[in-house]
This record gives sequence, C-alpha cells and structure tokens, in this order.
Amino acid sequence: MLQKIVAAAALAGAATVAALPASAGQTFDAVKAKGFVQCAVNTGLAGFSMADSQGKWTGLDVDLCKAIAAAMFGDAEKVKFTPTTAQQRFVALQSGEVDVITRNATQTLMRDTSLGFNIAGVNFYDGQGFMVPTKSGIKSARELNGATVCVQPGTTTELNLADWFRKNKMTFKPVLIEKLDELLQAYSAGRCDVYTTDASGLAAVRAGQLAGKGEHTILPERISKEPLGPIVRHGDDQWLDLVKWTLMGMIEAEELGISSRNVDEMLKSDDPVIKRFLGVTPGYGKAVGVDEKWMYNVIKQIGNYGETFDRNVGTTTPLKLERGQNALWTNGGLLYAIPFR
Ligand SMILES: N[C@@H](CCC(=O)N[C@@H](CS)C(=O)NCC(=O)O)C(=O)O
Repeated sequence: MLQKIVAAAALAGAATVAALPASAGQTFDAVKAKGFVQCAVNTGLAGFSMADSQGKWTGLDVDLCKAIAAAMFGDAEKVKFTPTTAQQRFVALQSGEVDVITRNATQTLMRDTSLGFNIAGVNFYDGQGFMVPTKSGIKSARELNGATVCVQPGTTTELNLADWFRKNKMTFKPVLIEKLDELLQAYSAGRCDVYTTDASGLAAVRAGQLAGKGEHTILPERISKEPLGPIVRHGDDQWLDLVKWTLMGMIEAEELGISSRNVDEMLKSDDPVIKRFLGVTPGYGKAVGVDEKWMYNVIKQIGNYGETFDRNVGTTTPLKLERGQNALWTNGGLLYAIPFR
C-alpha cells in the first residue's frame, strides 16, 4: 500500500505526499466559522504571490484568494496566507492547514484523484519553458543535450523534463533544489546551465529574484501544458463550488464588461443577465450558499479577471506578459466562463 501511495505521489509531481481518502470535513462551514480563508500561496513569485517588506501580499494568485474571501464574507481582507514551496503545498492542503491552494499549481489527473483533491478551474494557462544566461548563446532547447538543469522537486516540471529529454533522445543532469531562492542562487552561480519551470515562473524570477543579475533568455519551446489554478480537498462540494464559481465569475464579469470601475453603475442595468450576475435579481448567491451580493463584492473589491491580470502580470508590469492563451475565448484565448444560469 505504502509503495502504491508513494508511486501515486511521484506520478502527481508531489514528491512524498501520500494519497488520502476523501475527507468528510466541512471546509465551507469551518471557513465560515473561523471568519477567514487560509490560502497556500507561493513563497515569493513576482506578479503571482509576493509579500512586500510590510508583509502585504499581492499578485494574481493572491487576488484569487481575496476574491474567494470577498465572495464568502463580503470582505477581501478576510484572508491569511501560508507561503509554501512546491513540495509543501499538497501536505498543507491534505493536513487541513490551508483551505485552498491558490498558487501556480498545475491541474492534473493524479492531483484530482489519487492525492485526494479537486481541481477548481484555471486562472493561468501556461507551459513549461527553459531559461539560460543570455551569454551562453543558446537559442533553442534542442541545444541542451547533456545540460545540467536546475529544477524544483515535487513539480510537474520535474516529470515533464525527464519525458521531454527522453522523447528527444537527449540526456541531462538534474540539480534538484527544494527552495526557490537556493535554486536560483545555484543557477546564478553557474551550477546549472539552465533553469526550467512554467514560462510565467521564468518571467517572474527574471523580473524578481534575478533582476540585475545578468541577462537571461527564455527559450522558445514550451514542452508541456500547465493549466494553473486553485485546488481544494475532496469531501466538500460546497467549498469546491464556491472556489470554482468565484473564479468563473471573474471571467464572466470580463465577458460581460463589468469591472471594478463600472460595477456600481452596472447595478442599475436593465439587462437581466447582469441583474442576476450582480445579485440584483436574487438566486445565484443562495445557490452557492453566500450573500446575493457575492459577485458584486468580488468585482468591486478585486476586479474582473482582466483587471487582475493587467495589474499583476500584464504588459505594463515588470513581467510584461501578453494575454495570449489567457485572453477571453472571444479574443482568441482559452478563458471561457461556463454559463451563469
Ligand atoms: N506548475 C508546476 C510547478 C509549480 C512550482 O512550484 N513552480 C516553482 C517554480 S516557479 C515555484 O513556484 N517555486 C516557488 C517555491 O517553491 O517557493 C506544478 O504545479 O508542479
């Protein structure tokens, strides 16, 4: 049995996290009773989740956590953050230390099943890439045969890396380091030729930890699909619904043209779709188990998906990310809110 659990954890890109049976605990009720949402975030990834010197967290993933709190409590500040490494995040969720993971976590079959979790939507479509010091002159991942590769354990990154080199009949030497800052020091010191992670992570560390430390090139290849999004424990469908529909609502708001700037105006709209969405016509709040103004609160306090993307990782931020796959489906992207109906 233990062997089976360890094998499942490894397949999930989860290091030594054991598989657990679905928990019967009522997360939704527990969160409500304690009065805040406890989110597992990154230890520090610019644009996604990063604490400043005052301990104030910002980022796309932080905004998602706060949006869940706005939906539940009408107050986006009713949150607490648990910084986690890739390896710690799943243990934190399984043990009940956190209520939800809002931290660049890839949605996969093994995580959705064996690890005892439910995946709750995608807040950033990504793919795995490689970064090298520009002075190396390397232009393509095809030139990496025999390279030493810095990678974090307990990630899909580690698994995809092995698959990709094998498929392309190339070899590599992994340098596995759990802590991101230590890993980046190793990369900076030339202990590895290349650093691999989600392309958004590469852009984040280039703008963050590696800023001012030489020039770094993100190679053009994307070797995997990394749909990043919130993850909850098995066993509480109501909590899953709230997390899933909060994220969906931020996308729906962008589709409907509702933003933090015009949401008060939109309350006066005659459009029946907007009236239901903002709770002027009741129904959705009750269905999700929260106040009818839940989506109004989310959009007023956090904004629609596009607003949080632009503010945290968009072209005017140090990360300078284009919407790309994270544009609405109506603009050629993959973001598609299933109907509020
Ligand atoms: N999306 C991948 C990788 C996620 C991941 O943890 N990436 C690293 C590199 S950007 C990270 O966030 N490290 C920060 C940390 O461990 O504190 C997964 O879910 O397994």
